Amino acid sequence: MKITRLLGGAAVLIAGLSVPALAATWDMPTPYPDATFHTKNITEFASDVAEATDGGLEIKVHSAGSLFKHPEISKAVRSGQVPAGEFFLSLLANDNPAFGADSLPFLATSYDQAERLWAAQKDVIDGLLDEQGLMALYAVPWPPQGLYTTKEINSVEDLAGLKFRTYNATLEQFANLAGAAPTQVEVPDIPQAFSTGRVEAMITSPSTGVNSKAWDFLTHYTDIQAWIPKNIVVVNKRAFRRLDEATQTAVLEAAAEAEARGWEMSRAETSSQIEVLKENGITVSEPSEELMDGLRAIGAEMLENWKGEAGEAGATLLNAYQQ
Ligand code: PCA
Repeated sequence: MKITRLLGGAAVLIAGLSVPALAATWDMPTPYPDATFHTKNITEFASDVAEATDGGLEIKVHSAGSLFKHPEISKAVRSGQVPAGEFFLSLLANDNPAFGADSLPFLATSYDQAERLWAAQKDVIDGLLDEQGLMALYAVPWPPQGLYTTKEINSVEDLAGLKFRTYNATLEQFANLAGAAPTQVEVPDIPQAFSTGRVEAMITSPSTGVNSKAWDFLTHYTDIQAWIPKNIVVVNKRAFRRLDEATQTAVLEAAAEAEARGWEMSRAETSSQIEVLKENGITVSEPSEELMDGLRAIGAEMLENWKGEAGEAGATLLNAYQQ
């Protein structure tokens, strides 16, 4: 009450002067460490917004799951505990399989395909997020996902029994079908999971391999380029509507720039981070035909399963992508 009255008084005092509205601060949880290119991109997005609004909207980035753990971030934004957040898009596949399309093995494996998939996915996802009180600001892909192991892998059989680090339900299914033993581990916990023997293999990007210093605990990277999954940055719709129009515009413009910048960063990371893996002694190799045939067969089976679960929304998405 007291604060409202004080603010009311201040408003009267400054009425008629062109003084900016009271500054707002948004806490924004993100799952990945500061060195991750996604996090750097978000930091730049936040400073673009601050600049465009003359400090009217400060977005405070809380990286590496420090404010909310990764699986909690979407819920925290949905409930309005925080106005914005970033998470791995396919984590929402439990709500609707359409969210997981970018994690289906070998459906979209080049950046051009990933762009087309995102174009096909976007409307469906906007609608689903809207139902949850969320709005997408932008999405940025990780580099193509490769296979990290402690030995040479030439066939799916070589993966049998390996304790396998996973990051979503789709990868868990993939690992199971390959005969490996999946365990969910968040990025900040990867080094410890390997060093304590909880896991001994993973599929992730060159970026996450480098950020995790994979050479400290494994030896081989097989460039299977299996899929190109995305992170998404969302806002709570009510929080967004509370911003004045100029601020809303500033956020949307900065978001469009962040999306374009993020895709560029991702493309550039693909080769540069594979080089860093090599420089640090990791054996980087192209996959054998036998391995690829086996992995593709698993991917084909998963796509069939996904179609069954994804129903009409999934069919619409897939048609749009395959046109
Ligand atoms: N890094 C994240 C998601 C995909 C990627 O390349 C991870 O490993 O969890």
